[in-house]
Amino acid sequence: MKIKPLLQRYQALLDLPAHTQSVSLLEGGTPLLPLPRLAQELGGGFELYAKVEGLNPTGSFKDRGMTAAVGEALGRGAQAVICASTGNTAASAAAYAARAGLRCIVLIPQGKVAAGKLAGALAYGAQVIQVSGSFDQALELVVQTSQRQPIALVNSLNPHRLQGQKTAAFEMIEDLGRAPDWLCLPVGNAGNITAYWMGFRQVHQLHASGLPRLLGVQAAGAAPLVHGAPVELPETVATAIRIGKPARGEQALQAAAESGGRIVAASDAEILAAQRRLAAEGLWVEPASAAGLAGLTAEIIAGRLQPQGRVVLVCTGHGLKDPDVITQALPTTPVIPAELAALEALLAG
Ligand code: AN7
Repeated sequence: MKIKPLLQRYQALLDLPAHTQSVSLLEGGTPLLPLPRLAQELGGGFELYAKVEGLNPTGSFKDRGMTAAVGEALGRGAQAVICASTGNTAASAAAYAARAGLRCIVLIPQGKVAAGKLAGALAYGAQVIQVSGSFDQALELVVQTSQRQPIALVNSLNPHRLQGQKTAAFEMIEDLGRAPDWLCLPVGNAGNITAYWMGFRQVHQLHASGLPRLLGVQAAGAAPLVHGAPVELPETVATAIRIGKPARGEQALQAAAESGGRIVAASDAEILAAQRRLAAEGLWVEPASAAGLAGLTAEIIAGRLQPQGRVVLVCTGHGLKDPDVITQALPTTPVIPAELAALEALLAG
């Protein structure tokens, strides 16, 4: 099989400037994994799938948008790119900037970025700067810097990011033959939910492929779109979505409402339970990426949602991004001497 760069695959459907260059790590084309056992457990009567976005080149969905944003920046002659990030955007920007031969600067909230993401950004050679403040404050800083200096902003405020990210909706329609009935996904800075809605609407206008209802899920400690006001000090185990003032919050609310869906909050306990549930299907995702299932489960239990047809969970990032959340929560693993008797005694338990 020959995999094409994502932007080349969907060129006709993407609104990108002509100067955009190809900067690709062969992103996209991620599997839509059926989860029949989990669907039964949730009451049955519908098909459940996970869009496994953790299988992108840097382990998250951000790569779909970054191939476009970095390619555009390169084509317009930028020398450097900058972003604020809870981690995945940083790793992705760093990788695509490396591919393009551009300098990459990332600002992250101090001490609040998962190990696999920070390591990624460093491995790809980005200049990583910690800010003693929140993601929202870091974003404010990079927006101002990009206005004063010739450095391209590659956060999802950059419209080219959304062009790339909407391709996930195209792939889903290809795999299912039409749009799913519900799309459940985490919401942080709200770029992804906005991009999905854009993609689904676009194909629906061309091919009457249907529209999903959107269930956007924020972490309860970082749920400005549920409370209707910014959260000054967001806190959640799902550090990827530890965001108090989503840049595309209005668009996300509008997309959810237009779709006949909504944005809800899930507690950290619900998110971690959903993470374990997905892992029990062989799908290890980072905590934020389990938010879609956490929200869906809570809505079903509360009787507010009765799934029918096809439901897709967008699993945005790989579990390997955040190993600490697992190892810290687990009991310590036993140590035995290298002797068969010791092993058999332990297994007999
Ligand atoms: C795994 O990397 O904001 O609602 O700076 O890493 O489009 O922000 C990450 C967000 C969901 C939320 N799942 O997406 C960043 C950053 C994972 C993420 C989201 C993020 P948006």
